Amino acid sequence: MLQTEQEMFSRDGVTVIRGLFKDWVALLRRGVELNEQQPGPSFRDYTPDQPENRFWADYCNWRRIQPFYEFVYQSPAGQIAKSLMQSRDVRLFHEHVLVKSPNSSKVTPWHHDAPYYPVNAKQTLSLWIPLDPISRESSIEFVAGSHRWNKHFKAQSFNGQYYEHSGMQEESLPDIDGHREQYNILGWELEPGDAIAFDYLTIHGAPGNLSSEYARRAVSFRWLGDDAIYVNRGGKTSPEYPHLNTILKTGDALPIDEFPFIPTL
Ligand SMILES: O=C(O)CCC(=O)C(=O)O
Repeated sequence: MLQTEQEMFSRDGVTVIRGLFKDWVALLRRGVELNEQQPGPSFRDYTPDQPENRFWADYCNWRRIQPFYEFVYQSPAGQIAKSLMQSRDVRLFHEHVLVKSPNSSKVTPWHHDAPYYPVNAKQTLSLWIPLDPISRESSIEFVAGSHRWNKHFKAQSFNGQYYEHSGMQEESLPDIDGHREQYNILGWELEPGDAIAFDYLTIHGAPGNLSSEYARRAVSFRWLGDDAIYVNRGGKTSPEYPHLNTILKTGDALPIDEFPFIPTL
């Protein structure tokens, strides 16, 4: 059933799956609402001085926000991630909530996720799930095939500062917006409960939210396939795991209690 999506995921590093989580939208919306009421230690407001232009994000709250916990263990997400990655096992890395208010002009800069993370695995996949209708003009975009460029570009916060990673030969991202015609840029008009699956190496970014009617709420659930290991990036990562940095070194297996395997059929 997922063969077309699987082929596209493998070729382009991204695919869209229509309507996959439409029965889970209400639960995930409740999770986002709870998350906003009870922000976690990593909560970030990218537009603190512009409440009308708001872009906020939070992550790693799935254990304490019950709707996210329920989604991880009861929805088909883990099974879908495993099928698309064609992995033996699937485990959860974390969830990431990203909300832009109506009319928010705050852009998500182009980046890929792998250099931010203190982990690596044979297969990686994020499932980005919109909880509002999103027009093509406001939708997240991907550079098809960039997961196969064999590059690790410098991690940069959504506010522009580069992360310092000692000992890593990381280069800056090319100017994608200045040369859009040179890339195969993919993006879709989306409905609540659609899902976009992408590799941690696929370059992506998102414009502001052009809708004056809808917020642009999304939750990204991030998965790891086989042989997941810890990677010391020689500096700050996102998320940060201060309790692991001191006990793990590059190549160590990831602890199961922090990054659990998810039972699938
Ligand atoms: O939602 C966004 O604007 C960006 C999402 C993103 O970068 C991600 O899920 O990795």
